[in-house]
Amino acid sequence: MIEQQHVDAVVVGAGFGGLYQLKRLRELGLTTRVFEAGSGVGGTWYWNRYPGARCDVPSVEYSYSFDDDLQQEWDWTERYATQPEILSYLDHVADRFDLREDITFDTRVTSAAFDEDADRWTITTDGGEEVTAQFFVMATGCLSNANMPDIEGRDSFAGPTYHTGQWPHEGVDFTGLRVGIIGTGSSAVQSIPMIAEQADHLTVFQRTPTYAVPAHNRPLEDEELAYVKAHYDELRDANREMGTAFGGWLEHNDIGVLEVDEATREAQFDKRWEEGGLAFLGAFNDLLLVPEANEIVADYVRRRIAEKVDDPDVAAKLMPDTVVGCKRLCVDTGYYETYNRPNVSLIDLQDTPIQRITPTGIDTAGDSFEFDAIVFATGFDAMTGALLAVDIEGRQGRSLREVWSAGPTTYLGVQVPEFPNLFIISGPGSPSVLTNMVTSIEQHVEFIADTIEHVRATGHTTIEPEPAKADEWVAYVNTVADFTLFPRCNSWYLGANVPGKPRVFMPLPGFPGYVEQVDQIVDNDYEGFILA
Ligand code: NA7
Repeated sequence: MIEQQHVDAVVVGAGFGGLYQLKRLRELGLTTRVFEAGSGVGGTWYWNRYPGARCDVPSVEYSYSFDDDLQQEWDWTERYATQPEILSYLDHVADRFDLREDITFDTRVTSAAFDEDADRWTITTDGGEEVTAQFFVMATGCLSNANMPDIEGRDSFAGPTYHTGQWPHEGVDFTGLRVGIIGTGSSAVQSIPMIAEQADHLTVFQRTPTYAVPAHNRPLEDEELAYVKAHYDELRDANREMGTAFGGWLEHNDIGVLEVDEATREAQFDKRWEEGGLAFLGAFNDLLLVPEANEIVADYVRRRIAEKVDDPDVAAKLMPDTVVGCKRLCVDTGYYETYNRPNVSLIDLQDTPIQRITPTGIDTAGDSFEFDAIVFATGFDAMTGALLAVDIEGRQGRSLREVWSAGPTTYLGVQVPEFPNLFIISGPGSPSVLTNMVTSIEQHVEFIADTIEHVRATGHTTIEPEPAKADEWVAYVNTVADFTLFPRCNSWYLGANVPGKPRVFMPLPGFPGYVEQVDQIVDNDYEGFILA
């Protein structure tokens, strides 16, 4: 017979979300177990170890704000932190707050079922352990379930294959190898220049060209770090006023590109291009709202690509004709320039689609390519993939997979009707991936902890949303998204990158508006929630 352990809360995942949630639940006096599939903490920063992996949000902003001593004692070394640096930060956080003793590593949660008689969740792991808990928090991340494309013959390749999101810990030496890489999203944009430096030859298979702005990464000066530390509260407050929850100290240009003359446009774009980073799209306030405005900035980036790439045919293939920012804008270091190297070639899959993977390489409609290694930079089953990887059953044995078969339904991106006491950190329907994830995670963790405290303090045992409120919330998310240009391309925000996935816009644009609504709902005595 399996021995059951009983705790107050189970948290799945030990990344930014799970670590902070554990800390907050402990502070409430809840006995808590965290299960983590990896052998260490870090979540996305534990798995994504591909060459060149780094954050596209400035490091001083992509960090916890909940403890001033923590932010004072940690010294970020570069404008954009590398994966190893972020991972060592999270290791430091785990040690500093003694979090490891409640985390079970190398263990995947496989199922969770709500027992309506006991008002508790029974959580089962792949290690055969069963734990019951009153509260169940999924801190599994938005981009953690690797998307391996279903290409004919995929497993027949005789050499090694790698997915950027599941990179070997010991690293990979591509020296002297013929390497093929599929995909040109953020992970590819970061890794292609690094792999090209090592490989004998690198062939990039591009299905959709990508927009990238220069990172202009650099070491952080001592004075600049000291200044941030002395004014951290102001920076965090300013960020919370931003739609994206970062960049609060940058100059805001509250005017539309369609309202200014050409010289003003060019000067503003040039300035932001030279500064680098995602703030480029903040150059004008209509770029992500009005198609004609977006076309102007798209044209600017295309001209920049043409300047960087020597061969006009290659440059033309690298130029997207889609909405800029509709897929997450990439931040690059030498991406386009890499195509000037003699050992790099670009295959446009729109001309010659991949037909199959063979034991020796990749066949397209136009050619056969031989490789020693293949890299899949093909992204993730985003936002819902990791949640649905666990077999979750709510009231009356209702399966989350079935309930969400036509797309995810949540209230505030945190709770699902008929799944009492289940909480999702940065779930579909919350700002999550459209923001600085750490800021969004902190807001969710604190809301979840406060809600649990409220449930207990008011003598209730469960909380779940009213079904009608969740339906209204999904409609609201789509209404807000439809004000923007986000839904106008085949992005993972819409689930469009995974064949067969329902096409529903999942994240909610606008951090401050979201927080205001959550706060109002709490003030209105948890309006839309059923406490029992
Ligand atoms: P992304 O941004 O989803 O990029 C995946 C890339 O892989 C993208 O270029 C896809 O082309 C391509 N892809 C996916 N499936 C295929 C198949 N079957 N054939 C050819 N090409 C394919 O994932 P990343 O890991 O780069 O970045 C994810 C996020 O991490 C990023 O936004 C940052 O927030 C950090 P497509 O565009 O779908 O045509």
